[in-house]
Amino acid sequence: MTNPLFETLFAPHAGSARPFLTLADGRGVTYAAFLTQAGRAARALTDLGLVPGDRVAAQVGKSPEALVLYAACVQAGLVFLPLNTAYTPAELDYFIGNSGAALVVTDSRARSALAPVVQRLGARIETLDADGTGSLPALWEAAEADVAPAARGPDDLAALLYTSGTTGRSKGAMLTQANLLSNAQTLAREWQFTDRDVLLHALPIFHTHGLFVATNVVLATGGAMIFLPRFDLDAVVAALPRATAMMGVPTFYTRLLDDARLTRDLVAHMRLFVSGSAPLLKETHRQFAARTGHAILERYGMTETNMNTSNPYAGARRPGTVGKPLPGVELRVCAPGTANEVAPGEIGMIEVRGPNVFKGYWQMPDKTAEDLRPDGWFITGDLGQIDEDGYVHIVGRGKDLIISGGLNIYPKEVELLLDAQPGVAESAVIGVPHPDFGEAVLAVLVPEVGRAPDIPAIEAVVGKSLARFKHPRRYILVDALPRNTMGKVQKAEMRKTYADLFAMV
Ligand code: MLC
Ligand code: AMP
Repeated sequence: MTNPLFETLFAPHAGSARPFLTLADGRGVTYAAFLTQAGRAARALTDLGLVPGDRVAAQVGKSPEALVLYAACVQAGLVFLPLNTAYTPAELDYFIGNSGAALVVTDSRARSALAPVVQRLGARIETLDADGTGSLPALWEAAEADVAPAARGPDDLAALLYTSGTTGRSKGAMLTQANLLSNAQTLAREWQFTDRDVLLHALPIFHTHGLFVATNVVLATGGAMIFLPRFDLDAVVAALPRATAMMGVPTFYTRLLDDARLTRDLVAHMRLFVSGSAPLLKETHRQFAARTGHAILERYGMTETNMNTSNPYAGARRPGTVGKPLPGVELRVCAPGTANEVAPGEIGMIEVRGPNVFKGYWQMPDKTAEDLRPDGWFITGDLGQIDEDGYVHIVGRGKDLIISGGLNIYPKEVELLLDAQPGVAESAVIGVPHPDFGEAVLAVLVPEVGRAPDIPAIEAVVGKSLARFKHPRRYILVDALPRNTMGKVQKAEMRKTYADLFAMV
């Protein structure tokens, strides 16, 4: 094959009159129309002078055309770099600079703010708006759809996804064609997707979950998607009776459970609910089963590894576990800091190996060497244990990560900014339980002697610098941070102290 990802996921659907996407307004996009547009877009990108291996950064709203751009990048051999629409220009500066993106695709409203950054970094800028219009679609509408797929091998990069780093700077996870393809095919098989499936898609498409797990699985099997712009409860409730499957983060399920319209009848047509990206509370699993008769299937993955484990499609889906390693994926639990497996049932660091595991961090050989062992084992940073039946339990995180509504926040990035503000001697940022987002960001500040920090001024700086989901939801002033005898801030203790701040219901 000259381009395995394109030839397996996309090309087989060329000319097919089957539905691919149904939009919120009822409009439909067939596979044939989608593939024709992707071909034109691939030609337009090539005509812009982009060559295989070039990075295409896209911070665009969710639309069929955004997926066209992804397909076109695969066809033209370009490396797709999707970016969270919440990122600020300051954050984008880093991603564009670090990736050396040749093209930046943005919403037309963001163009003027981004143009100087793009110009300074020597990239080109085009627009694509959530309604499917913009300078890039204008180019592709005028292009021919006859471009042959660029020659790419299984080990060539298909995507670069930035994931927050423990030291504050994000790292670009290099995902190859084989990483994406192997995982899509494995998940499609394990979860028994077919061309009769209709996936309710309410996730963002700038992350592994919405782009690769959801979209690639549907492409791999020729099914359809009800493609909603975001998780809107009313729209989801309206669409559920027409869907057969849904993938979501735990917040989707808690929000549905809070709504009286969630009944057995509403989901009678569904065959599968999948949850991931953050821990699903056992209680949520049980309540959902009691209300709907459906056992949510929980799986575990990461940007760097795609999906690693899954509860079984046929078989016991155990609340509080993420199931067993997927076929072809090896998983072991090691004593932290070593490559020695712990005794069965004991807690340790989860490591994974397989065709799903990424190639390394973009231009960061040292970071890559820290996390990816030479023999292919990836050190996930998640603490877990394997029970006597082989089910994996995630029991915590070795890394200092907060997951809010399925989005990751590394405290260090927020702390560095807070520490630099007038009146702040030091800060600690932690995740505390939150009824909607699972965890919420809390900032604990120690004022400088005789100088109180101005919280609204700090919020204004945070607002300009960081994406909204990273913003502390609450600021608390204390005289000193709790430290152990080594002087290390005791975040576990702080999480206990503030556990009830956002009173769980
Ligand atoms: C939105 N906000 C968030 C937030 N999402 N704050 C914290 N955490 C989040 N996840 C902000 C909004 O900007 C808004 O700010 C306020 O919180 C309330 O917004 P909302 O309208 O309630 O949020 P909503 O748009 O409904 O989004 C919530 C959500 C969404 C949970 C539906 O965040 C979402 O779709 N999350 C999924 C993320 C995802 O796909 N993760 C997968 C990563 S891949 P204001 O200013 O109004 O207060 C991965 C690998 C794997 O992890 O295993 O899958
Ligand atoms: P990301 O860096 O956004 O890809 O997030 C990956 C992280 O999300 C993992 O390292 C886990 O900490 C977490 N995660 C994903 N799925 C689950 C799950 N089912 N249960 C608990 N944590 C999960």
